[in-house]
Amino acid sequence: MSTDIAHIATALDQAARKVEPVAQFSTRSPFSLDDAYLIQRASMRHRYDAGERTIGVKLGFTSRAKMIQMGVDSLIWGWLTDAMLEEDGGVVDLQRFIHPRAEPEVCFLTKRTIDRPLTALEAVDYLEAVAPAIEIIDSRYQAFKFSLEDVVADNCSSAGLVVGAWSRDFANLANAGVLMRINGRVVQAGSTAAILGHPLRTLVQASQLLAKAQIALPAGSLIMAGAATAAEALSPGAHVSVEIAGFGECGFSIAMQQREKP
Ligand code: OOG
Ligand code: MG
Repeated sequence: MSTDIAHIATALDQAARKVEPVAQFSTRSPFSLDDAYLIQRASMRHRYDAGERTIGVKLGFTSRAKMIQMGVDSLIWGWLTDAMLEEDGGVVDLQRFIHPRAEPEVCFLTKRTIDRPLTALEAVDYLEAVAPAIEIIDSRYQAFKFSLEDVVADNCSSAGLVVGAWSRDFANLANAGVLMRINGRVVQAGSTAAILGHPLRTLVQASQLLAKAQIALPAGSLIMAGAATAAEALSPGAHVSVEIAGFGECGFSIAMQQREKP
């Protein structure tokens, strides 16, 4: 299996770099979820070798809306790197993505190292701030289709993120309205309550998953809680924004497509 792990990790890294999708791996030769995380780790090593550094982690499939959209039913996690971070209010170029989608998220900033499983009561003590955010996901698989193992191996489709202004209003996170707009029109509407019943629960889940993987997450890390609604496909020239009631909004514009060189 170790040669398969290295092989799949390299293929996924290359797919992202070349902006060319690959066929799913698990359909041809099934692998376990544990192996999927080993592939994810091996694939991330290619990025670190290329100079990227970790800025935090993301959770996936923390809402029913996302599980239903993608046909999977378990919570997953992956890595965020500095190369994925886009400026709030900035312009995003789609050229480096295969078939990007945007989804509304809540982003946490940690203030203490997370190195053991936390209880729900402890979660806030480990947080510096919270902000509205947008995740840009981009599956490296053809047609954006995958099994749970495939998507974990592919670092959970992580590709980009935009984070809005920070606040410390954790008390009002339980049931805040979530709106995602494209060109000013609401395309997704939901509530932060869709995220595991309460977004702070994602801290408990993240701490358990990190402990299982024997990873300590340093203070100053980002934790993306997972989308509250389904994701939307992105196209050149569009403006995307996410508003979380009481927490403000963040957004980005998408560059117009550059002409193919003759
Ligand atoms: C996998 C990533 C899921 C979320 O917020 O649920 C995710 C995908 O949908 O491609 O980021
Ligand atoms: Mg997400």
